[in-house]
Amino acid sequence: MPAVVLVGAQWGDEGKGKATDLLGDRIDYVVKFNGGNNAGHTVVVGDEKYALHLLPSGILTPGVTPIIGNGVVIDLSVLFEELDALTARGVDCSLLKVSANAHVIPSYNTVLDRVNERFLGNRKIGTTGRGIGPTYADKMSRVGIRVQDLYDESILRQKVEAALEFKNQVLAKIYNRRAIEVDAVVEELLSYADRLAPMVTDTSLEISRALDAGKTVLCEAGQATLLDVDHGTYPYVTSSNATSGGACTGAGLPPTRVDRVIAVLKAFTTRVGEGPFPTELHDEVGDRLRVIGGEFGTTTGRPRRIGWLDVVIGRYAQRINGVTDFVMTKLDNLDTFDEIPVCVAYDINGVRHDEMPVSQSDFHHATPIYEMLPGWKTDISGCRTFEELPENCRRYVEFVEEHIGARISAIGVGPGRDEIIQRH
Ligand code: 2SA
Ligand code: GDP
Ligand code: MG
Repeated sequence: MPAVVLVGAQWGDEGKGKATDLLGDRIDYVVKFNGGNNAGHTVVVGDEKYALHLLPSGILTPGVTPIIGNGVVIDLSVLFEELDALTARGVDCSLLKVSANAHVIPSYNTVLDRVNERFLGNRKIGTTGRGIGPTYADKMSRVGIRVQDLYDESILRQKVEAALEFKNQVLAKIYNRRAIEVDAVVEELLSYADRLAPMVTDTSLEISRALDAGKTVLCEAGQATLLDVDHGTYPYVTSSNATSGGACTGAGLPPTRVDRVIAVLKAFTTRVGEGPFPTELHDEVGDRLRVIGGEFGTTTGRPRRIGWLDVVIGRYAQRINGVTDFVMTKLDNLDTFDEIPVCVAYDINGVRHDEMPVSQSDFHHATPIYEMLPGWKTDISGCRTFEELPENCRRYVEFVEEHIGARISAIGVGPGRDEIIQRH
């Protein structure tokens, strides 16, 4: 039985949380494979609204086993805060499993992420300040701290010492800040060890056995295609692989076991943080769409940048991720517009580009070439079948589908669990 990977097609906040929740009753395991508590996934169940950061959204479905894979970076204080908050609201978190190979975010990396950004001034990335970048940098530099290190105090101490030897010099010499003490860091990390211990396991073995037993495993990406460290708008990206290939490395899942790749595509585009964004709106139309869509960061509360849908990006996401199905979300947010522009290509220095340009500098200068589609000026939130949608709305979906290279098999018409159109 299948392993399914779910990714974001744009710059995040497409509604992956809701899409995962939608698949809830068809899955047995849900795996977070990249990122950490930089993510913010909102799921609305009846009158209850949940914002998940470190835990996979599938945790809200009773009976589903949530897994934090080896590719994730874990802020342990956030993990327990989130578990406590969900448990207090009646969500059963007892099945959670955590990879022994996942890295932990020591508090010094959260400090470094924030001071780094301040130091960069107008060259900043616009990170969430959660210590994500420095922790992945440590992982690649082989001075990272893994979950399993919490159970070998002498290794843990050696690793913290090695990491702080360099970081304390940076903090003192560049940022003029006090040194961080090894003992305090070790003590804090060890304070989580006992509570974490029953959850720690070889999660890739768990996933493999689940697939052998015919279970369905959903790997849920944090962030999105254009925030992927390899395939995104580098350096304005997160520090992990948010594309479908990241599920293989970040969960220990062989590519031959992935059957389906679902990409979530918002009916317009948003991004938070810095970096190029060809269809960005700097006018009152953008402000209007931000308010209609409630486009503010789920983790940081930052206003999201807003723009029209860009099908060049959709097509790119299809190709990079091998998308088999798209879920289009937030189509209802476009209900009141007379005309809706869709970017179908870029003009870069007078030359038309139908695909993402090779050079990032060109992408910074890309001017969108729009096709104008007529709006539908009707509230679609009550529609539950494709046929019920107004004609212009169906045209919008079909137009996008023709350009992105895979079918749009579900359409979100509101934030609620049932506000969805499934196409068969
Ligand atoms: P980081 O913190 O190192 O991962 O930041 C690097 C870039 O990645 C972007 N990023 C995100 N973009 C959209 N949504 C994210 N999650 C939250 C949300 C964000 C929030 O759901 O709203 O609340 O602000 C997310 N996480 C990271 C980030 O903006 C940088 O551009
Ligand atoms: P994620 O990071 O991709 O999980 O997305 P976020 O949760 O950060 O942001 C998506 C927002 O859109 C959330 O507030 C969702 O409740 C909301 N949402 C998701 N799908 C729909 C939809 O189809 N219509 C509307 N109106 N809101 C939606
Ligand atoms: Mg989000």
